[in-house]
Amino acid sequence: MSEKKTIFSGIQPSGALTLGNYLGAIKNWVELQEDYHSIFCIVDMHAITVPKEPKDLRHNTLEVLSNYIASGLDPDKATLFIQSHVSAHAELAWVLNCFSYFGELGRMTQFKDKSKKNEGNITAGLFDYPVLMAADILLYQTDLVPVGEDQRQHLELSRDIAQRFNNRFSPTFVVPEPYISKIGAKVMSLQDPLSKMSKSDDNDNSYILLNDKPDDILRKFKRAVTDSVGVIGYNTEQPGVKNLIDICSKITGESAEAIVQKFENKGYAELKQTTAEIVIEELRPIREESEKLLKDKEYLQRIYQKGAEKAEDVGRKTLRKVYKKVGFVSRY
Ligand code: ATP
Ligand code: LTN
Repeated sequence: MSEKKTIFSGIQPSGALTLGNYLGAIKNWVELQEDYHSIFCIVDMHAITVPKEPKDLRHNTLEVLSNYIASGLDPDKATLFIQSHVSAHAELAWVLNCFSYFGELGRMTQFKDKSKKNEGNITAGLFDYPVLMAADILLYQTDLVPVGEDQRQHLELSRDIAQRFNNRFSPTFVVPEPYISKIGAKVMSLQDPLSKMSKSDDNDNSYILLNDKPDDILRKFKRAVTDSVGVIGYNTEQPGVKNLIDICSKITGESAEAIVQKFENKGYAELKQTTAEIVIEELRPIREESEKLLKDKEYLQRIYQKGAEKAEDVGRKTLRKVYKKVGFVSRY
């Protein structure tokens, strides 16, 4: 085993990825893969916690893998795989279910939000979602989990479950830490800058997709909701403007203050135009490369098969330990 620490993260193939997924998660992963033992998953089992068309799920899964690679995740450096290919995720989730409480799962804000959207159709899977997520993470003895701000609560729960299990038996799991970067951790909706940009939003003007064409990106930024202050400032009273500045800052690496200074005496239209141009140039190569990769199903298959094999080796070890600790009789 290498000395490097392990990072693990995943994205649901619940639709085409957004600029939020990219800036909040993937862009950080690309940097981290240089220094960490990196495992990145496409969490298709999480995606069926709300209704999904099978053919869309299949397509989105391969599209997310293409997006990962096109964004700069290197299959030779990082393990890239599909969650349902490694059965240890579901198996560990079952055991962890028996160490998770009804009350704590009911307090998860993502569960509360998504149950509102799926009223009358709230599955046990949706309720149990965070336990499967804990299993994903704990299976690989993960040190660090790079995610967006919205996942902080789920990470806390994963830590609680790990500690509870370790205390009940003996140290079994590494207790993972969240890695949430300061900028880009919560890219906001372009239509409602008080809520996060989400691929499951009904209004497609609210998000930028990684596969949006330059014209669409420009149009969506031009329509972005700002405010009536009229001066470009970086503060919570101007969430729409702040969001545009954050997007620019995360991509160019310039500080928010430097960007505000650049736009002194300029209007919102110019800020929107510049943001759109920066995003267009950042996403162009990713979109083009993704399109190419998505056509090469054999290449993608080689990547996810190799990824699953590597993941399985590590995952099985943890699962064996867990089964032994809880008292299951070994088959061999
Ligand atoms: P959905 O809208 O279908 O619930 P999602 O867009 O939130 O999904 P996930 O698959 O749940 O996407 O999230 C994948 C990763 O992207 C997570 O690390 C999450 O924190 C991050 N992420 C998602 N949306 C944003 C956002 N608007 N800003 C920053 N990070 C985000
Ligand atoms: N719940 C996460 C997706 C996810 C995840 C994970 C992220 C599932 N398993 C393990 C990090 C580590 C979300 O972003 N909605």
